[in-house]
Amino acid sequence: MLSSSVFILLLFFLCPGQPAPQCAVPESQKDLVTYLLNLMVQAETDNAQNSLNPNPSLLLGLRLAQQHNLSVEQSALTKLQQDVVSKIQGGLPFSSGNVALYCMAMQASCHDPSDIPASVLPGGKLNLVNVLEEKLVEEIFNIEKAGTPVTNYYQVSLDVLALCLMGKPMTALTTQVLIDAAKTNKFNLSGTFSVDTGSVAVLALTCLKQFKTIQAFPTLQSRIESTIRKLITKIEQQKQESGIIGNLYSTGLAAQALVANQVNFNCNKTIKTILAQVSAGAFNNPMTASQIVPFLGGYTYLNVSSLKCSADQNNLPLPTPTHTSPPSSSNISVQFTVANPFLNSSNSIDVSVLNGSTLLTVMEKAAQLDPQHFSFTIQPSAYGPYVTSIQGVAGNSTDHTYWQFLSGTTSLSQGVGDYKPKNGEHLVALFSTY
Ligand code: B12
Repeated sequence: MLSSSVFILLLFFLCPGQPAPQCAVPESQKDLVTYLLNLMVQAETDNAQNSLNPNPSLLLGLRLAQQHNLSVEQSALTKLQQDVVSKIQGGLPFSSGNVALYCMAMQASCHDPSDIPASVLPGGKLNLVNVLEEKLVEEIFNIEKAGTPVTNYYQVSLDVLALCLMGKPMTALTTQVLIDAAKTNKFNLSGTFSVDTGSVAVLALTCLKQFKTIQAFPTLQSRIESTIRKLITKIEQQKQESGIIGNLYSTGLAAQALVANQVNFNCNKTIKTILAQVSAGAFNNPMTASQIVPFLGGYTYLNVSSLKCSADQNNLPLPTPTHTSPPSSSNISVQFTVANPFLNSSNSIDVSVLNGSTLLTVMEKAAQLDPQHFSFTIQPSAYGPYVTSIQGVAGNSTDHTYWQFLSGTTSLSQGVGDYKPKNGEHLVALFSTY
């Protein structure tokens, strides 16, 4: 008679699409994962109802879960397929990382991204994997010409990961690009190691390592392995006592990188802290939910190519109505400073807003009171509003500048649409480089 742990291990090896068993959400807290999945389902439904672009990150997160709402996932897949065809047909902007996410979301839905129905295109089909290969060539060309990718190394890593998951043989050059970037600290953002970027790079390299064509080149294979080790050391250096790795929002990706490489870490502590934060509402932004859900379900992005869609059950319970607290009637006062070291300028203002307001509301109030110094523009994105300019000064990707947000001297880990300042807090918008 097999002992139960041996049986679970056997199951894991026999069913590669199944999650790793070692890290699990306690049965009594599974409703928190259900809550996150329902947030994502709701966001996909809202996108469809408001004719907004579908979001591949949400579908990818929904697929890498143990509970499913199959009709929402099916309609999100159809929307993604239609959207991708109109993007390609219309020559609309499509960053390499987004192409990679579309490919991964389709593959995780057991639909081949190299064979998308497209009656409006020549041949009646779209091969999105070819598009991704071209996008990655552009990224590499830019790295060689200008020293940086067209987008960023997070997206280059996503590109390599998605192509590898599609079984596309990588040229040695492509693999070397990630190895060189790791060696020369190119995964830094604003001067510090980006745990998110390093983690996706580890997942991409871990996928490459298992490739037969790569294994045929032992020197390349060993360079990949030493780069993975180097990046894992850096990720481990960002582990906090609480189990958080980097910050709250990089932890899901970092944990995937560690799990995929069988690195021992106190993952139950990490799960406990994350679940407490889910309860506190810290993952209410569906994009943040989509990046933590795979880890909580025991999956990594490497599972995308081996999911058994025919075994899926339509088993996601409907959301239980949550008690929403009545809007606060008390006010808080905060100080807001806009500082631009390049122009040697700094302006501050005291603003009073309702308790529970977001930083965006603080900024709107400041702009109303003193438009000359505090007016700003935003661009909607999947993560929420991204602040593009303040006082007419815009960040840009050529100079690698952006408006960074801080509380005192600590960089915020949420955007202005999510962050809720406390009474007496000093918030700063600082024109920075990355
Ligand atoms: C690269 C990156 C940046 C770059 C983006 C520019 C560039 N050309 O590369 C820079 C350094 C400018 C940046 C800035 C910020 N970022 Co950022 N960023 C990332 C990172 C590592 C990758 C994004 C990406 O390329 N995704 C893949 C592509 C395909 O998806 P995409 O939707 O097209 O990506 C675009 C948006 O994500 C946007 N973007 C990037 N960061 C943010 C943050 C917010 C709040 C919004 C609305 C949009 C946005 O820029 C991307 C490239 O165009 C993610 C990591 C992650 N886990 O997602 C963090 C991440 C999204 N960023 C984050 C944060 C907090 C910020 C800042 C608010 C930090 C700060 N204290 O100021 C600012 C935004 C401030 C503003 N002006 O509104 C958090 C968001 C968490 C959350 N709870 O919402 C993440 C998850 C990192 C983390 N672990 O904390 N970021």
